[in-house]
Amino acid sequence: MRKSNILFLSIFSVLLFSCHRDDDKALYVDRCNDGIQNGDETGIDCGGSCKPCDEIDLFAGVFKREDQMGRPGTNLLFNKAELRDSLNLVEVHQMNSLFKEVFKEKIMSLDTSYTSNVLGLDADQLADLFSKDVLWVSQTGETKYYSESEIMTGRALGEDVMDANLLWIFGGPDGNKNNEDPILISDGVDENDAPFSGSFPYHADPF
Ligand SMILES: [Ca+2]
Ligand SMILES: [Ca+2]
Repeated sequence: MRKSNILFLSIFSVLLFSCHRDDDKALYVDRCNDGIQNGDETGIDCGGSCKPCDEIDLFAGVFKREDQMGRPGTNLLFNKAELRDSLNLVEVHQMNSLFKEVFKEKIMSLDTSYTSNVLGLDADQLADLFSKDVLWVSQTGETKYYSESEIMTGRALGEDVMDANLLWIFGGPDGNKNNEDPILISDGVDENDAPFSGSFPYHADPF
């Protein structure tokens, strides 16, 4: 091949390559600045192959807490009705000092002959436990709210946590107290009426 032909082909290849790269770049810049969510963007002109979305925008404004929960049913079962909103508003580290005696009084009003439960906790100890309303999670072993082998190592969505709470309040030391008509150690509902999703956020359909 003549030298002039080789030179021409080389220049042509470089021009082709350059044009191709410029086109890609132009497409990328346009999509990430067109004011609409398209391509692999997770927000308008951000996320995916564009710049990261600004997460601060998602949490802009002033938030006011209206509810909080560690162990399911705590506020409903152990607190006085007129103090439920108050429990939702206190900081977790304040709960024990402010609500332990309230919870203890409630336990004794629900079962006036309460002595201890299947966990071996008297009213003072049960109130102390639930007035620190955080959900313990074991870093090892099985996640269980209550079973024969595990006690409060977490909470799986399918577990009947309300029955466990009722058992601890009404079941007495052997778990059979108040197990007659009316049965107080169960709410009579064994499971959710719709299956939980297998992926995040794992909630069930409403119906
Ligand atoms: Ca866009
Ligand atoms: Ca139940």
